[in-house]
Amino acid sequence: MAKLPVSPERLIEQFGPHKNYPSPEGYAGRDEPDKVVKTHCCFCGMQCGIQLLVKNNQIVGFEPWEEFPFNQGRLCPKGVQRYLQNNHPDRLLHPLERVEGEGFRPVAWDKAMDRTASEIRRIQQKYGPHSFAMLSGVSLTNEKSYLVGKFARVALKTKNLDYNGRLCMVSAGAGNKKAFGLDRASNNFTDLVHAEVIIICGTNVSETFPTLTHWIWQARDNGAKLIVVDPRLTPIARTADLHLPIRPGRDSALYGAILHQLVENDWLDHEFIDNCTSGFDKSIEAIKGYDLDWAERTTGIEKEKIRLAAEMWGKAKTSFLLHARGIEHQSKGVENVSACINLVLATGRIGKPYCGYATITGQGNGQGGREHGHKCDQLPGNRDIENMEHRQYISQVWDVPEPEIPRKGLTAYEILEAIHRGEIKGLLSICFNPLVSLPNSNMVREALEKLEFYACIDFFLNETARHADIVLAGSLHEEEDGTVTTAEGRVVRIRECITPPGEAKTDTSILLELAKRLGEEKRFTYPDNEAIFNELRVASKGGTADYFGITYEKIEKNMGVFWPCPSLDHPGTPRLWEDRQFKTDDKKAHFQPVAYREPGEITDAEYPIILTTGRVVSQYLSGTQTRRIGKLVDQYPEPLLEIHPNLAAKYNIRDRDLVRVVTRRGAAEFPAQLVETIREDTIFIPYHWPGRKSANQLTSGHLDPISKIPEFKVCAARLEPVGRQAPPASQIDAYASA
Ligand SMILES: Nc1nc2c(c(=O)[nH]1)N[C@H]1C(S)=C(S)[C@@H](COP(=O)(O)OP(=O)(O)OC[C@H]3O[C@@H](n4cnc5c(=O)[nH]c(N)nc54)[C@H](O)[C@@H]3O)O[C@H]1N2
Ligand SMILES: Nc1nc2c(c(=O)[nH]1)N[C@H]1C(S)=C(S)[C@@H](COP(=O)(O)OP(=O)(O)OC[C@H]3O[C@@H](n4cnc5c(=O)[nH]c(N)nc54)[C@H](O)[C@@H]3O)O[C@H]1N2
Ligand code: SF4
Ligand SMILES: [Mo]
Repeated sequence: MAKLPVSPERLIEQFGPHKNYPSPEGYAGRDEPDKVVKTHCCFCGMQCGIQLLVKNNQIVGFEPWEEFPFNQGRLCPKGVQRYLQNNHPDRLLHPLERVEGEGFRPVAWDKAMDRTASEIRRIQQKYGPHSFAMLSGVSLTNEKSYLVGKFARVALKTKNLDYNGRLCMVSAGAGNKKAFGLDRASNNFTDLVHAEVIIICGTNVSETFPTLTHWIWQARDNGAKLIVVDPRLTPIARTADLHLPIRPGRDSALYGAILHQLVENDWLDHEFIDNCTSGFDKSIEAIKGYDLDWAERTTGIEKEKIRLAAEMWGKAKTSFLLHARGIEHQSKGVENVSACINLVLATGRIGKPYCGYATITGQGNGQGGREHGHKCDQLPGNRDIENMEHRQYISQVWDVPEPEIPRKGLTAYEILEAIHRGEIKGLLSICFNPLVSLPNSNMVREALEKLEFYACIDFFLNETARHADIVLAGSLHEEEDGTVTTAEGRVVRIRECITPPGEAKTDTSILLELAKRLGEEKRFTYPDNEAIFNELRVASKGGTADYFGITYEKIEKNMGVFWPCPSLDHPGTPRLWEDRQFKTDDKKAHFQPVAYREPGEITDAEYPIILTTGRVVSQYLSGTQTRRIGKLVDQYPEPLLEIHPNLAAKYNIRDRDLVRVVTRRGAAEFPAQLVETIREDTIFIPYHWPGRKSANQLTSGHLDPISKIPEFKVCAARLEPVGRQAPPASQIDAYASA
C-alpha cells in the first residue's frame, strides 16, 4: 500500500517508467494538469478518496486526497493504477454489432439503438415481457443503479432483473435484515480503533481491502487482540493473536460452538438479551451438543483454539466482528452470517462506542447498489417488491399504476439457467461479466449461445460481451457525476472529470435513449444526474435505506453523509443502534437459530479435496479492468493453485508443476504454488481469469436457499498431475485471454 505523496523516483522504482508518471526531474517535468478533481477510486467498497489529474480531457495521473477521512491519502496497488484505464487502447470508442461469420464491426448509434429496441419488442411480443431479462452491476453509481431498476420495470416491463451483488452481498444483506431489519455496517470503521478484540471471519483484508488494515493496525497498537478465521494463513492472519484455520464450509459450526462456550461460561450480557433482543432461547436450543470435541471434529480446528477464541471474545468489554465472502459465498451463507450476529448480540456489544459489527461490502457501490432497486425482489429504499404498501408508494414516484410494476423475478444465476432452458430469449446487461464471474461457466457459455438477442453496455469488450449481438460503448466511473455508498454506509460524490472518448456515451444517456425508443420518454427525462438523485431521495424516503435528507451540497460540505438520513436537517447516522431501536417489527434485534448443516458438496473417494476460490491483491473481480493494466498483470500474471507441500507430496507435485483440477462441472490446469499457509485438505485458486484459466469452470451452482448466492467457497475436487512444468512466469503471455 502506498502512502502518498510519493517521490517520482519511488513511483518509477515501484511501478516502472510510464508516460503518465512524472519524470525523474520531478513534477515540473510534466505539463500542469488542466484540473485536479476530488473523487473516489472505482474499485472496491472502501471507495478511497483520490484526486484525478486531468489534461486535454484525459486522466493523466492522480494525487492523494489527504483530507478524506477514511483513507487519508492512502491507496492500494489497484488504486494507484486505476487511472490508466481511461486511455487504454482497448477502450470501446463506438458501438459494435456482431455479424455472423465476420465478427464485430462498428455501427452507428442510431442503428445500434434501433436494433436493440426492435429486438426487445419482437422477443417480448412473441414470448411475453419476462422473456427479456436484464443484468446489472454495482460498480454503477446510486443514480445508475436506481435508473436501471426503474428502466427494467417501467420501460422493459420485465420482472427478470438482477445484479452482480447476487454473487457478493446478498447473504450478508439477508442476515442483516433478519437480525436488525436493516442492511448496513452497524458502525463506521473508526470504531475499530479502541476495540479490545477483533474477529475477522472469512476475509483476506490485507489483499482485498488494503486501506482498511490501517484501522486494524491502530487497534493493534492500542492493544487489541486479533482473531482470524480462514482456511489460509493470509497476510492479516500472520499477524493475528489467534488464527483458526477452518475447514471450508464449516463456519456455522464454529460460531455455534463459540456461542455454546459463551453460555457455558456465562459470558453474556443478560440485560441486553432480555430487553433488546428476541429469539435467544431458540438460538441456544439449536446449538445444544455443540461442545468443543464436536466442534474440533466438524471444523478441523483444535478445540483449545476454539475455547481461547470464545474466552477472548467472551471476556472483552469492547469488540468488533467483521466478515466477508469467505463465510457468505456458501450454500448456507445467510446462516453463517446469522451465527456471527448471534455472537455480537449475546455479548450486547453493538450500538456503543468501539463495539461494532459489519460485513465488509465488496464492490465499489456494493452498499448503495443493493438499496435502490436493481435486485429482483426489491424497490428503491430497500423496499420489498412484493409488499403492497411499498409498491403503491413507488408507483406514485414513478407515475405508473401499481399493477404495472412487475413482481419478483429470477436471481442472476437462475436467469442464466432459464436462458439455458430456453425460457428467457433476450438479455441486456450492464456492468456485469457473468461468463467469468458466475459458477459453472460451461453452462453459462452454452446459455449465452442460446439467446436470440443479447446487448451489452460496457467500456471494454469483456468476455461475456463477445457473445453479444450489439455492444453499446458506455462510460467509466470518472465520466459521469453521481454518488456511491461506501462499505461504511457513507454516501460520497463521484465527480465527472472527463467526457467519454470517441463516440462512447455515458451509461445514463444510453439507458435514457433506449427508454425513449421503448416509448417511455416522459418518465425518463432528467436535466442532469443530480435530478436522478433527487428522485432517488424521494423514492427512498420512508424506506429502511432512507436517503431523503442527503443532497449533493450536503455531501460536498461534509465529505460524505451516512444513511439513514431521513430529513434535510438530519446529520446522518455513522453509528447505528445507539438508541437500541432496531428496525424490526418489535424494535428488537432478532437472534436466529442456526443448526449446522453440511456444504452443498462434500468430499468423497472420487473428489477427495476441498476447492475454494477468491482473490489476489493486484486483480479485481472478473479482471476486465485490471488484466488490462500492465503493472498489475506483472504482479500476478496467471492463476496459481495454492497447495500445501504435504498434500502436494502425496501426488508428487512440485512448485510450478501443471496440475489438472477436476470437479463434477469440469476440469482445468493450473501451475502449482506450494505454500505452507493453507490447510492440507484444501486448495485455493483465484478467479480473475477467463476461458481455460477460469476457476469458475470448476465451481458449483449450489445456491443458498434464501440469498441465492453461489457456493464459490466450497466444492469437491480431485487432482491429476499432468507430468509437465508450467513455463516460468516471466515467459507467460499474460495478455492472452483464453
Ligand atoms: N484485490 C482485490 N480486492 C477486492 C476485490 C478483488 O477482486 N480484488 N473484490 C472486491 C469484492 S467485490 C469483494 S466481494 C471483496 C471480497 O473480499 P474477501 O472476502 O476478503 O475475499 P475472498 O478472496 O473472496 O475471500 C476471503 C477469504 O475467505 C477464505 N475462505 C475460503 N473458504 C472459507 C470458509 O469456508 N470459511 C472462512 N471463514 N473463510 C473461507 C479464503 O481463504 C479467503 O482468504 O473484495 C473486494 N476487494
Ligand atoms: N469463483 C469465484 N467467482 C466469483 C467470486 C469468487 O470469490 N470466486 N466472487 C464473486 C463476487 S464477490 C463478485 S462481486 C463477482 C463480480 O463479478 P462481475 O460483476 O461479473 O465482475 P466485474 O469484473 O465487476 O464485471 C463487471 C463488468 O462491468 C464493467 N464495468 C465496470 N464499471 C462500469 C461502469 O461504470 N459502467 C459500465 N457500463 N460498465 C462497467 C467492467 O468493464 C466489467 O466488464 O464475481 C463473483 N464470482
Ligand atoms: S482499497 Fe479499494 S477503493 Fe481503496 S484504492 Fe484499493 S481498490 Fe481502490
Ligand atoms: Mo464481491
